[in-house]
Amino acid sequence: MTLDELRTKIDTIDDQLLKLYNQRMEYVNQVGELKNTTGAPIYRPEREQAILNRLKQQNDGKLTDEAIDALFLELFAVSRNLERPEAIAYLGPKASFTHQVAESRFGAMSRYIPMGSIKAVFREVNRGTAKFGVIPIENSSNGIVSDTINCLKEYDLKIIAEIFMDIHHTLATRCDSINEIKKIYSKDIAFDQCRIFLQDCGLDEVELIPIESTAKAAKLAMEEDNSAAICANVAAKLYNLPILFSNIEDCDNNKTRFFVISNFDNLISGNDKTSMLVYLKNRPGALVEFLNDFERCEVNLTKIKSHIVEGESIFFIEFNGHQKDLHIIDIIERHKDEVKILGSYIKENDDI
Ligand code: PRE
Repeated sequence: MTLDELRTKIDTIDDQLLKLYNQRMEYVNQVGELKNTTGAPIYRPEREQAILNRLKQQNDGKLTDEAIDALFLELFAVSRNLERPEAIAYLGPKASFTHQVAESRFGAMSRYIPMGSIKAVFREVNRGTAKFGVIPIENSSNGIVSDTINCLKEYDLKIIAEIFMDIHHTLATRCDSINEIKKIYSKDIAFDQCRIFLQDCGLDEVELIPIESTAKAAKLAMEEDNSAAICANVAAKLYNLPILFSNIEDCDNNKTRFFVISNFDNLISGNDKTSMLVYLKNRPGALVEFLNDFERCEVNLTKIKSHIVEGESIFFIEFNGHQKDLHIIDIIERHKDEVKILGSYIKENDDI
């Protein structure tokens, strides 16, 4: 076929797709009306997961699983916006890694509210200004984000999704060569994640200025001569800052895990993980007894981290399963005075 003939075929299919999309939206709109009369949550991750699983199973064309995710997650996001537009607060500023993660789940059409701190994200979701909040919980190199644990303890909000993202850093600058760089802006943990690169380039001798976000670093580096930023590609692009080196992180498996928080509980999906905070009495054997109880019920614990909040020692524990699974309800009931369930959500990965 000639290029023109191929394009005619594509046009015909696009016309059909448009019709089908609109037909889908008619039904989605009716779902929205039903939900809006009962106040039921619009976002139903377990339903979206079931659709994706079904489509991947029957797929025998050129689309990969990732392509199906990309196309349909955007479609779901458009659907949710039609049912009831809901705002998403995230740890900003614009073009931060958290912003990218939020967009990957809530699509291009949602209203996003950048916040200056993790606590501010929780506060806005708690107030109802935003229906969802997106915040980091841990990074493969830097561990747990304490602010997030503290806020999970303080606020009565639910984790409704986990999202993992590969974190790639970029050295961006208006300088033509490394030798002209006198200072570098970035977030403290981003400097930590690029130590070897900085040493190898002799950049560990220049002034490293930690600031609150890598996106702001890109902005500052654009404004100041002889400066550079370690930031995400999208941040460099947002501020028109030329990229000198990409993928400069020391560990090529640099991942961050994020939580989406909201004010409702997910239903069981069959592939769930649950996060909880555990406050144990300060006596010998308390932790072992608690863990044994989970072992007896064959619940697979996937994470246990101790954490100090205001002088009090607590554990951040995760397990495979949903808080409403039959074999789990009993254990939680037995330990209800020691446990704060933070949420059950679809398991994307075993661990970071
Ligand atoms: C739909 C949209 C949002 C939900 O997160 C799940 C699915 C969809 O587009 O298929 C429809 C819907 O609202 C629903 O099935 O509950």
